[in-house]
Amino acid sequence: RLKINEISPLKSRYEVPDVLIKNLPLRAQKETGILVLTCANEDCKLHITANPFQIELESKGETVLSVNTNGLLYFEHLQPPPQNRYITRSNGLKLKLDKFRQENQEDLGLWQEEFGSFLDIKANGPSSIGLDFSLHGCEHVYGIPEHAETLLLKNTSDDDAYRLFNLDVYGHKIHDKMGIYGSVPFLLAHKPNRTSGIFWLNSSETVVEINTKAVMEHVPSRSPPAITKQRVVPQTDVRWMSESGIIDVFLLMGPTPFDIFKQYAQLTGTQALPPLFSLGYHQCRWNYEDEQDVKTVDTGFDEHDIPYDVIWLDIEHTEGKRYFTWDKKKFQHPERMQELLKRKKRKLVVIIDPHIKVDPMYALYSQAKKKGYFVKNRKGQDFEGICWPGSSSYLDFTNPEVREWYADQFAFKSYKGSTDILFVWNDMNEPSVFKGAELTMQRDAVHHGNWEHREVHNLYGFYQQMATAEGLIKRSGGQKRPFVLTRSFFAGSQKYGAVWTGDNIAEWSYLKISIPMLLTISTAGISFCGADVGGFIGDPEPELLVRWYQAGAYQPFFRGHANIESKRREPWLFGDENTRIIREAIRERYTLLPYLYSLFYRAHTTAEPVMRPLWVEFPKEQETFGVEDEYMLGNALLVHPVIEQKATTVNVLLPGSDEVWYDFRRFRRLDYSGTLKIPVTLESIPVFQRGGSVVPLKTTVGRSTEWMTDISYELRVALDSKDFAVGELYLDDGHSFQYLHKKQFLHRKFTFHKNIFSSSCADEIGQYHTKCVVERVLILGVQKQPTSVTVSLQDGKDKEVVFTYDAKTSMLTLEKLLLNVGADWEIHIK
Ligand code: MIG
Repeated sequence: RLKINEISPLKSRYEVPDVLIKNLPLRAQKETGILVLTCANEDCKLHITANPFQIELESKGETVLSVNTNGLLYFEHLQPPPQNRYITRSNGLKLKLDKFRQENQEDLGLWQEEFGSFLDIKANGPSSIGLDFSLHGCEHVYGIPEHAETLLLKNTSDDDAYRLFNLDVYGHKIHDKMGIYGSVPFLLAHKPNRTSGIFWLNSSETVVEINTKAVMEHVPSRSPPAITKQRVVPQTDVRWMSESGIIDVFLLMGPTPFDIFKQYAQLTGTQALPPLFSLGYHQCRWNYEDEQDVKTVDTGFDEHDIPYDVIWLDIEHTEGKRYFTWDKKKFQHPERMQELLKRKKRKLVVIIDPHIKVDPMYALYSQAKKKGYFVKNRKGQDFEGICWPGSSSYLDFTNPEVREWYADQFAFKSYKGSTDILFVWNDMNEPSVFKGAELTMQRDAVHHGNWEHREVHNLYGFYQQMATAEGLIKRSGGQKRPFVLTRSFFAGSQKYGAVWTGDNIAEWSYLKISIPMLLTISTAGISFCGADVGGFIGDPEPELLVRWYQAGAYQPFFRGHANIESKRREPWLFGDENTRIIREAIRERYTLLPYLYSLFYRAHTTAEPVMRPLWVEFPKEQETFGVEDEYMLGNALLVHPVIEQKATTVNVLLPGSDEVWYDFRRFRRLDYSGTLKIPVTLESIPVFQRGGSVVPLKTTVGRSTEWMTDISYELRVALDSKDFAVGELYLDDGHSFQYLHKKQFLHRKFTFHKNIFSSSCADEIGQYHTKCVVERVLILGVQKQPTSVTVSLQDGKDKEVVFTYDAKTSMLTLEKLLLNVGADWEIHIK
């Protein structure tokens, strides 16, 4: 961690609070020459030079990263405003600075700036900061979401730096580096032998410039210096600039991609473990009109035999966009409606935005007003902007007291008509302010502690989601896991729930870009992410809708959503054939839930992203570094969604020269690595299982996740070239914190080794009783037909197993096993 601040600024400068999960000790060092620091546990050294200021990070004799190599460190010291500025002459006379310099500063916009018709008064004057970093040997850099851009970060030119500034951009453009809803100032750099990371902890507007180039490097040699060799190596220079705050930056050393994820999680926390229902399918639209509409849609799923877990209500469900209320005509009996859903073992999510209608009769408003809980304008009055309800004030979530009060609003007795199946969606929290500059709050608005909005801008949504999640936990007496979806986010938002990519468009190009967008968000620590299935704006043609469902079924957060102007889009409105294919995709999702939930457990405990770019799993395979049309779900499944219109084939890269791959649904072994042309129909979802893995599935589906608790498991075992495979299953009650407080969970490990397939405990601390059984085991890649298969249980008894062998696919199927999923057992194949 490198922190640079003024020694005695005129006024203290903003330091981002509440994002780091623990404080790293810092020491100030007074040094004028060169200082060398050595890390205790790794072979890693820091060379710090005072003048010119530079830092080199070296590992095993190799320079990995250097700081200020291009001398772009700058730090605008706070100054008194020009009109009050005097210079003190040696004779003690104070003189006002000459008028010319004063005006010049104003011209530059340093003390006030116009943007269209908006005026930003900068009470503290210019206060920007910046620093450059060089990543040696790297030409592949990733991260810094959120942009609708490629996975690999591009070189920037003068006017198109990557911008991190949370904005509400309806129907945002694609291939654009302007900021959209969320920001995570975390960048990853990768080369075959090392991944490193830069985390720039600053919540004001930030821009990042990237420049990859080739540099000459001296190759150390033992020959006389006259013939030192040189070679050309890539280098990426990254320059960060922020409007305000201090320089507070973390250099992450890896060396593996998974080390980077862990190191970043040690700073900002891991993904909250979602309640199981939230991994099911979500049905949303702006808007489901009334209680009858909700009922009809809910029944529609049963009539069409499509599983789903959650129905969503958008802003129209409220009384005039007053959040925490219900439209009295359309939602007369919200509790009864929820009771009906609850009986179906389903949930409700409602939208709660951060803007509060200016209306003295609205209790939430009048209370917040009285308590002084709104963001202020620079004159000290409550800030008022226009949003959905008309004139609105904005809760100041940066204030811990406001967050606590807000969290209390979710108590069942405060939030009339809410029940324990109601969960929350936070939208418009960039924050979105209609008629504001760039549709957001003016930067000179004032928050708790007298901080200007410009300092905290990118944190606003982070704090709202934090308060909402705390509210849901509180209302359950600390028992139940919350579910909160947010549009705006920052580093660390993973601790509070899920994010989605906002207002995309129902076009093929948006389906396509959703993959690199989600991969980028995932590698920046936020595993629980998704894009609106179908595309929010417009009307997808049926083929696009089908393809989007198929893609979404294999992505972490899976929600169909549509704009108020879009036609109705429930999965059964596009003819029998399309309904059938969408049903199949959603059912595949539900059979996959044991695997997905186990991946979320890993994201929660060890910070492994659920959805991962190929390079993360194949860090030495250069051809994977730029791949963004396919990805890994965990370490076992490679997914290549069909994202082209009328596709009849897809080109799938199956990476790794000694890997074995299997078609996940047809079991066929694909005997070569490299790029394969795979024929597809409208029904195909190209998914491949990696040899060496075991994927736990459910044998069938139910009407929602809660109906599936007792459904038996199937284990899909895919052997590698050494006839080995390993995998795991995580299991708990799916909704409470008992897994944490009482260690009520099962963590199982499945191993195939030397013709024995065994189930063992992966974590002795966890205890959870279940009657659920493993019913079926499919083993892919078994070379010859076995003569006998027996299972031995804990009690020492052996039992014959019914098996079938398919020579064509080399698949061995073991059926009617009925082995308790929590028990130890071994299956011997002879
Ligand atoms: O600008 O609440 O991204 O999902 O349906 C529209 C209405 C405001 C934007 C969200 C979208 C939501 C919509 N909201």
